[in-house]
Amino acid sequence: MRLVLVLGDQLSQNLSALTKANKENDVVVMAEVMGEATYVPHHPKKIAFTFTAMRKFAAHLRDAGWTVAYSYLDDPENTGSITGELIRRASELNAAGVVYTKPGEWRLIEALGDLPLKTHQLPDDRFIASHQEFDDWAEGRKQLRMEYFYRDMRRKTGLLMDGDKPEGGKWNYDHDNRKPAPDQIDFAGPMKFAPDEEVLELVDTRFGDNFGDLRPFWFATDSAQAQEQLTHWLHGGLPKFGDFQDAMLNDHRFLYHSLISFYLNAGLLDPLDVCKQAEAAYHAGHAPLNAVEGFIRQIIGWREYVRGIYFREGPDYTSRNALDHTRALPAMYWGAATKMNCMAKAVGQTQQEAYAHHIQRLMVTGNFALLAGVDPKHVHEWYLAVYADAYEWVEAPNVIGMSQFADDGIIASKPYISSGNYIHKMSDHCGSCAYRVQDKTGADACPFNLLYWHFLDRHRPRFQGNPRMGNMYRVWDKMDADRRQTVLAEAAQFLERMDAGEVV
Ligand code: FAD
Ligand code: DLZ
Ligand code: SF4
Repeated sequence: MRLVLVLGDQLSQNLSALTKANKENDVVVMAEVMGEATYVPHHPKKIAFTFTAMRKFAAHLRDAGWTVAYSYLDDPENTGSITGELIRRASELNAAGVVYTKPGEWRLIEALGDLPLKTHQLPDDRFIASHQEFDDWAEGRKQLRMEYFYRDMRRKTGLLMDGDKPEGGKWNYDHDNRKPAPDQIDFAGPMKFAPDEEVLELVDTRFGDNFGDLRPFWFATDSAQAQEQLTHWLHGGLPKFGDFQDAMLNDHRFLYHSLISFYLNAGLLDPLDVCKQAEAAYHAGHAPLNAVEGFIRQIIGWREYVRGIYFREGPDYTSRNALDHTRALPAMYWGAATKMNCMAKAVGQTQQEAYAHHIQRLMVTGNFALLAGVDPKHVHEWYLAVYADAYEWVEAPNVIGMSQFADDGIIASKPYISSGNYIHKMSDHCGSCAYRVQDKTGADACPFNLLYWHFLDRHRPRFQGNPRMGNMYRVWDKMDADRRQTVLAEAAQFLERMDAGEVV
């Protein structure tokens, strides 16, 4: 008899540990443990989502004939860690060893590797590319650009392929996407499901002080509900997904986004199956090619690519700090007041929903942290804690690599920085902000405008030779010297006031 470990983000019937185990003899171990619930101060919605989905999955396994040893958080014998629970169950049940699917975080991979039990780790094959395939693709390349990897994934899956050519003649339709914010949104947003009140009570009691609102809790917590959300979105959201993928609106937090990352990452939806459903919507004439290609690219392109990077780069990836940034994470990230409307909106929505869409994460909270020079480790820990879809394999490359340039350009060929102009173009935030996006200096100047030049100036030796940034430096150099001095002095004063705890 062996133990079969199923972690909180491994809730898939086709999990390798389950398909390789034996229902008659083996015992599935699932455990709610303080170690996993506190390694960062997770948003209460994320904890409630994980525990509810774990409990439902355990019930589902029992119905399917498995024996499940499930540890509730409040069990008096609960040892508080995944490894502790495996050791306890192994001794209780006299198990010969443990079978498990490779976890999505180095932290846990290392802990399981050190278990004083016989263990057998299986690959996590719920992805399109294996580690070997990614490494074969990456080997010998000077730059690991997602676009080329993505094309290989299109060829491998056959998604949106016309023989060996891309559907419609182009691989990437981003040119047709990224329109500014529309006046009206004609999609109601995600489906809302009833919570498990018992789990909410538990989370409220134990984690009620964590950053984030537990209620209202509306996430799907099993695969049937997750599929309902996907179907709902394929009909109402997908057709305009591409057009307004990068837009932000004060009064519409979800726009045309799918809100399925929680479900994909926990194992409630299968990525290839999701993409096939989107492709079918295109072939049935329900959604245009730019939308469907854009969506499929996020999943078989970006999602697979960042996973490849995380495992290829190794456990030290989250400690990288190529730009030597050392500032503490400003209090506004934990809900303290700010006069910057875009920041208040992105953080406020994160606090309420444990969700923000890609451009809010990249071009508002990520952009500000990068411009302000915040220590990327603090930024990484914040993102890992506050989003319900965050596990290190997907969060760290997006934060350390794409957003903070802390990996020295493995993922991004230049830092994702922008002044207030970009936010103004893509959102309606600036109209109701205390700062003026048009002002480049002065008491009301948008802080993104000041910090943008401050960033470029302080990192000049590193970036002035970057061909994609030459234009930025040329514009800076053309400004007269007095004005440049004013911008830098005002940016430094802004940072000083922020560090001193002033509301900025
Ligand atoms: P949609 O916009 O509808 O996109 C569809 C799907 O594509 C998503 O569900 C997701 O599975 C996938 N996807 C899109 N972009 C990415 C990407 N860059 N990397 C991986 N998958 C992607 N995504 C996470 O799943 N977990 C994270 O912890 C996470 N942290 C991020 C941190 C930063 C700084 C940034 C810039 C991005 C991060 N992302 C993360 C990627 C992206 O923001 C989310 O996947 C997306 O916002 C989820 O919302 P959605 O399901 O509505 O996505
Ligand atoms: C996120 C999370 C939380 C909050 N709690 C648990 C838990 O109690 N038990 C568990 O098995 N998994 C939990 N998870 C998900 C794990 O943290 C996740 O499996 C690892 O971080 C690897 O990706
Ligand atoms: Fe954000 Fe600047 Fe616009 Fe205010 S003016 S919302 S700080 S970009």
